[in-house]
Amino acid sequence: YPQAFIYDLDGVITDTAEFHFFAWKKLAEELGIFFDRQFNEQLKGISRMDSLDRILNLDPSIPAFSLEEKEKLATRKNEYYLELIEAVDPSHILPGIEALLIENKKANLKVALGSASKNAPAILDKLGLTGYFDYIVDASKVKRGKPDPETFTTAADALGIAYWDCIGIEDAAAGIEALNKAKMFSVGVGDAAHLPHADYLVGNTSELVFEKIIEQYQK
Ligand code: B16
Ligand code: MG
Repeated sequence: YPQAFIYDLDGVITDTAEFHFFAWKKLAEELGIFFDRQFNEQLKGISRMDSLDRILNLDPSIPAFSLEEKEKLATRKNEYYLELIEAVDPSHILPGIEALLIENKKANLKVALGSASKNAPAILDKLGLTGYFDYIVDASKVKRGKPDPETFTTAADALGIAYWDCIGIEDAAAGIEALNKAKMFSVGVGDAAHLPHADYLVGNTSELVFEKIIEQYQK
């Protein structure tokens, strides 16, 4: 039987991907870089600085920025993002998530967050979900972001639980890869084209049913 559930934040608990998209798009446009929704898919689960590097690489005519300049650009993007998430409240919890958290607690399982976002604790608070979490891993706690397994292994280590006793839920390919490398059971939310390596795949969060996940884990 599993001992812990580890949740990704953006795309699993709430859909902040849309806010990240608008914030990056605004910055990219100011720099004269074309940026669309399809490209945004590649930024899911990727850290703020790595995302900026990928955006700057989109346009070969963009001059090389110093680290200091890049930090300023990343901070500017985050300011746009913070403005957009101002309105986040419990109505922004994705379908099925709070029910699953309640089932986790009923079954006496540990619950952790494994997010690449520096804003993760603040967003959990706005959603009113902080009380369900035994441990929160955000970008400040890890050196190597997803697809490195460190985000998830840090959570399991803090809870004192073996990696193979953990179930992780992710919407990003980089996150599924991180879970698989950690030897955790990976549950993907999305389609098979984006997440071909998930151990168990559901189309959206309302299909995240506790008994079904346990059944798949035990197979
Ligand atoms: P921040 P997750 C990730 O969250 C997002 O998917 C990714 O698009 C974002 O760049 C990253 O957090 C960093 O976020 O700028 O707030 O530190 O999916 O790992 O919960
Ligand atoms: Mg995500």
